[in-house]
Amino acid sequence: MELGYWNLRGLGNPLRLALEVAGVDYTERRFESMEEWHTFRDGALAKTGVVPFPSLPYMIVDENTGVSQSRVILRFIAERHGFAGDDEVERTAAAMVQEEASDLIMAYVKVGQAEDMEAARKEQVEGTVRTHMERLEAFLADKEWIAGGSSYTYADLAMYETLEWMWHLDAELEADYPKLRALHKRVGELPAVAAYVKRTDGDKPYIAKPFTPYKLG
Ligand SMILES: N[C@@H](CCC(=O)N[C@@H](CS)C(=O)NCC(=O)O)C(=O)O
Repeated sequence: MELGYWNLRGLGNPLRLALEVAGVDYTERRFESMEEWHTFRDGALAKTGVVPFPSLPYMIVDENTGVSQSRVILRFIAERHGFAGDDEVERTAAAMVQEEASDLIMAYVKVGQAEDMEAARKEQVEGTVRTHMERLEAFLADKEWIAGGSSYTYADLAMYETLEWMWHLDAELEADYPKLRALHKRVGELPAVAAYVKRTDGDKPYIAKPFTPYKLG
């Protein structure tokens, strides 16, 4: 198993967390520049012939199978290792939450791309971010795991990552959504997640060039 992504958290970190939780052997290829990625993409990766839509992140599963599109990769890992939800209702809840988490990440990216980052931060936090956070807090309610099953799903991992980004955007968001904060704590206490976070020391930054002129996180 090989996971390829930039040397930052970006869209790659939920996948790293999922691989850790799944306990599989994997290697990482972390790219530092567009030139390095393009050389690899058009050379060694193309030669494998298994990634039909090459982008970052990508994952080579074996000599016949490759996956790209970050959210698809996350679901692929979860389905293979039994944390994609146990029934249709749970699987659908997980998929919805994954998309909500992704919308929040995009709000963060927009801030990083804005000329006036502080104005954009305020606009995003008071608009998109709080709207999504309130709905997610209500959806989580008193459930232990956000998709509603007896065990965590990939949606909990996506939320864990997204909440760290949101708190970095505005520290007040942490106190204002106590159920989500408790969920973040539960995920962070999963032994594989705790060990990974300790080993990588947070793995910053969240995003950087070329997606934003700034290093964020
Ligand atoms: N929809 C894609 C977006 C992928 C994407 O935009 N990847 C960025 C990094 S976050 C990239 O640099 N891709 C390299 C490329 O497309 O060549 C996904 O979710 O994986």
